[in-house]
Amino acid sequence: MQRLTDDMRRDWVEKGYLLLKGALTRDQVANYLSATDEVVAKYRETHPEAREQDALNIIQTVERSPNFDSLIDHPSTFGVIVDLIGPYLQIMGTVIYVRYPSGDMPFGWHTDGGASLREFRVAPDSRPLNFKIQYFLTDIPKDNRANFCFVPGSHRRDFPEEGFAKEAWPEDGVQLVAEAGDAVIFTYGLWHGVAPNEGENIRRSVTFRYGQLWSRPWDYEKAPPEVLARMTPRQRRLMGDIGPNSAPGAYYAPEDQFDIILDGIEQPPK
Ligand SMILES: O=C(O)CCC(=O)C(=O)O
Repeated sequence: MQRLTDDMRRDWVEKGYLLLKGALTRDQVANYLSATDEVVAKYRETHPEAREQDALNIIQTVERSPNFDSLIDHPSTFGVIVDLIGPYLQIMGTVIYVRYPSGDMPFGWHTDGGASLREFRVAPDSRPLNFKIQYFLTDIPKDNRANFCFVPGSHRRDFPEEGFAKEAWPEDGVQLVAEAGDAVIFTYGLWHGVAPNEGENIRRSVTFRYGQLWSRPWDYEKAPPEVLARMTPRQRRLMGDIGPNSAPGAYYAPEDQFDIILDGIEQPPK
């Protein structure tokens, strides 16, 4: 089992990401890719509103197919994951990414967890609060093939308050060239986005987000419906009901969060 080396730890602290080359074998990639395509086909059947060319982020991967179970603690990555985050860990969310050919960036520059989480910049020797590992299931042979983009070391800097204009490119931003089977672990504060896909292939990957056991999962763990049914909207929100928008972003920034939580209460100081 691959474990975290001193060099990897130094890279993690300084750059905010780790590239694990060849984390999955070719056979494993083929199996996960075929499971991904099945999930996507089923998703399209049940979501006819999803337009053919739109990038997809399909959450709750493990619930949709048992074929991803082995990624929860995959032998070639789990040692590194545990060494980084410690033994009190959990899966906080899983997402299949599908990036179709398009001249636009499907996702602009951002950090994970929105404006709130990126303000928590833990000390370099601290355990991370959470991070994602992204397994690439298709080759990304050169720039502008829906590459995962990031700014090495940006997790140690303030993300610009006004964000980045569409297609704007931060200084020192790079595009990751990767082979199917490679994986990248990146911390929530790393500035990242997705390059346009000027090729002909559909880029597919799957992401698992790990977090400390004390923090709230993304995909599950809310009070049962019969408990929620008797509550006020604020109580339901506090008990984990984020409303009908189940996209990953809605877990940390539901659009109606201020209305629901601050109903009748003055906004707290920042
Ligand atoms: O690489 C991708 O397609 C998406 C990466 C990303 O923006 C994310 O995981 O938040």
